[in-house]
Amino acid sequence: MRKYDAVIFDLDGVICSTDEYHYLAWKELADSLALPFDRQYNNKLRGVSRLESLNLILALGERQYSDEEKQAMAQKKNDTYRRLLEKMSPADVSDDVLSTLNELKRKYPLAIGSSSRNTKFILSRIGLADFFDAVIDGNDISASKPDPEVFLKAADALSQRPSSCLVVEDAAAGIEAAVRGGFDSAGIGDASRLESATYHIGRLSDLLDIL
Ligand code: B16
Ligand code: MG
Repeated sequence: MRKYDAVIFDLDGVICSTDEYHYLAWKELADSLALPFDRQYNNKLRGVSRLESLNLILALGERQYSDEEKQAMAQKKNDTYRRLLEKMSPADVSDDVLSTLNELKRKYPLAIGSSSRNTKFILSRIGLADFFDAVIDGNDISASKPDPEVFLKAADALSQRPSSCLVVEDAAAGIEAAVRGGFDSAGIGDASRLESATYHIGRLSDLLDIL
C-alpha cells in the first residue's frame, strides 16, 4: 500500500533556484540604505515573505520606516527581481528535477506551495506553467511560512488530507510549516540537515525511493 496520495513542492530552492536573483535585488536596496547585507544573511530570507524579508534587512540598521516607505522599498526590490527573472528559461530546471517531476506526475497529483507572489511568472519562465495540478502561492495566503496555510490550501486544492501528502522543502520555515500543518516532509538542500524533516534527500530523484 502506498504511503502518500499527493506531493506538494516548494518552488524556490526545490524546483529551481532564484536565490541569487533575490540576493542581488535585496543587495541593491540594502546598499542604497548603507546596510551590511551579505549572502550569509540572505539565507535567513529563504521561504519568508517579501515584507518579512524586508523587515529582517531593515533590522540591520537603526532607522524606523513608515509602512508606506516599506511598501515602496519592497516594490523597488521586486521590480529589480522581476527584471532578473526575465533571464530564466527552461534550462534553469535540472535534468534531475525534470525527470523526477515527469515520473511522479504519472502516479500522483502534484502541487506547488510557495511563498512567492512571483510563482506563476517563474513557472512560465521555466516552462512549467501548465504542469502542476494546483498552484498555491503568496497571492493566495494571508500568513506565509512557517504558517501552514500555503500547504493546507494546496492539499485542499488537490482534495487531499495533509496526512496523505508529502511536502518537499528546502527552507527551515517550510519544514516548520509542514510540521505545523500535519504533513510529512522531505528536506532538500539546507533543509536536508533538519531533524524535524521526515526524510532527508540529496537530490529530487531521491524522492523516487520514498514515493
Ligand atoms: P516574492 P518559496 C520564497 O519562495 C522565497 O524562498 C523567499 O526567499 C521569498 O522572500 C519569498 O518566496 C517571497 O517571494 O518576493 O517573489 O513574493 O521558497 O516559498 O518558493
Ligand atoms: Mg524554498
